[in-house]
Amino acid sequence: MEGRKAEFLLTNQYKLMLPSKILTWVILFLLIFPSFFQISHSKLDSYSYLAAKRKRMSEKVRKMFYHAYDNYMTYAFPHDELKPLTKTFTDSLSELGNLKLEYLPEQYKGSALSLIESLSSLVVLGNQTEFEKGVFWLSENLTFDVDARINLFECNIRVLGGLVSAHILATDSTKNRLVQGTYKNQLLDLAENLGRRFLPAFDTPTGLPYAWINLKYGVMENETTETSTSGCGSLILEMGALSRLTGDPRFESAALHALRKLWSMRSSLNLLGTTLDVVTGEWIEHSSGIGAGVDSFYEYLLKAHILFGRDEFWRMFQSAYIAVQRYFRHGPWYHEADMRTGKSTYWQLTSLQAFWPGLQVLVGDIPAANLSHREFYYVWKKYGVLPERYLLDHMMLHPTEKYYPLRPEFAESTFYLYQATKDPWYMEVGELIVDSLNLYTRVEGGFASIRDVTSMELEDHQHSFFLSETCKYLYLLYDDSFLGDRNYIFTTEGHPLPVLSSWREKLPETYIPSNWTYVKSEEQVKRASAMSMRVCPATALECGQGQPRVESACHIPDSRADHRCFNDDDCGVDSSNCRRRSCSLAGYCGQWLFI
Ligand code: DMJ
Repeated sequence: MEGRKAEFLLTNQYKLMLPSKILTWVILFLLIFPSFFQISHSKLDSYSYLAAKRKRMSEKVRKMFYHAYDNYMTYAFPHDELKPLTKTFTDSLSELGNLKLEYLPEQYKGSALSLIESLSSLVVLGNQTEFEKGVFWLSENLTFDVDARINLFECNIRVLGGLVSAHILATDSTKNRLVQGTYKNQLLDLAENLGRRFLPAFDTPTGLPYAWINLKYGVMENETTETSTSGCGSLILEMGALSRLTGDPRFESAALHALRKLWSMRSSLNLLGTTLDVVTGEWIEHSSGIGAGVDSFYEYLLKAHILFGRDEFWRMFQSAYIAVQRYFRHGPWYHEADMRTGKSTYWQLTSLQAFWPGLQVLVGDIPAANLSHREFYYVWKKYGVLPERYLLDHMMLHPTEKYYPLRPEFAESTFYLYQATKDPWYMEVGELIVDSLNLYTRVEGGFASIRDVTSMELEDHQHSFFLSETCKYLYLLYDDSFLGDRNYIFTTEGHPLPVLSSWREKLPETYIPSNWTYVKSEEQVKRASAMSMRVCPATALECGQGQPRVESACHIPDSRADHRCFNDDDCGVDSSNCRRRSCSLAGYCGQWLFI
């Protein structure tokens, strides 16, 4: 009773004090801290500016996607890809991997490739209706019993990956993406049917698959025995997922066997070549880098580790990554080197290499990712898009590879870097990409590839990866609501696969609280991954001349001109996350994950 009385008195005392005293305090506060209101005001300005930008840009990208998709559906579907200049089609699945498309078989009428590739993007854009239409059209009409010689790698990443991912998205019980009871795993059945057609390709003395296989008749007589490292070393995500979903272990085991064989062929420097013979198991091209013919091999080692939680993949990736950083990297650039000697061979930047910073984000090496990404940004700015090949030693375009076929890699890395840093500068980069695509490649009938970046002459081809990757990554940069409640990895073709604990051998170490690492003192710095952290400090925006200006906190130049370091002290503190950077074994500054 006494207590309640005291409480009552206290409350009333404050009520009495309110008008005069509180007013005095408010006035005093206003006089002393006027800047407080300015700061919150400018912070509010930046938030609303960024929110408005996200909205505007996601809408812009959405329109781009539908311009490409609708034109495909009108002029090309159910054929494989759209020819946007002539508003016709090409049945290109049978010749993917060969940009010239010169051997198109007449009897093959396409597999609705661009629709398959669009399914997961439709989900990312939240268009359940069109997704559902696509799923049922494919369920009823798609067949792989066709006399078409296809590239195993391309068909795996585009068709198998597209179907498996769409099946998972269709059966996500928390989302109700399809009318209940209507979907009976038809996409999975199709994927399984396709997977079975892949299996004869692995029937070689080495277990390394042929690069080409006829969907109806299997491996053709006198088929070439030459394949690429990415061709036989990046099948594990799709084929592994197919095994997990169907319960048939043959797909995963074939892909794993090939991957292990390939890894066993590495040199003593832990380097691999670019092309090899699947029958003899001998290397054909000993020079390699991180671009064409090898790129997704590295990507799949890390992503397979994330998806399936096997240490074996991590060990392979870690050794491969160190070797890449040691023998291919020159500051922000990556050249090619001979796998046997580590000596540099070709000094070329290729458009495909632009995926690498995105991969580095997944490793947690944000500063190195940012550094390379910036170089790609400069080249993009110089030409308006990324040319296929750029000669680093001459700082000029490759004389014949001046094209830009709407590739996604630079947008992909921009998306990853933004996710990791929340640095608004990457949104600016995204805007540059979107504007260039609209300016140079958008035509009435869709989006056309660029034949020559010096003249911006166009080519009559809208590649299916424009729908599955380029538009998807650009959209996710501005609207990532799709990622809200799930962890996904994206296949090399941009198809999302959820990271499920039931698919993993064990949980990631970062999920176990006793493994978390903290910076304890200047002397006792633990090397940790930035992967689980949001690394950039709050957005810094300045309003100059009426225009909001985006300031980046993540761009730290290396202290030496050659970007090398000799010890940790050379590397200083990373301004993006206030962690000390360390000097890797390969002699470069970064945030190295136990490297
Ligand atoms: C896509 O098919 C995939 O990203 C592949 O890994 C590399 N090339 C294209 C896009 O450029």
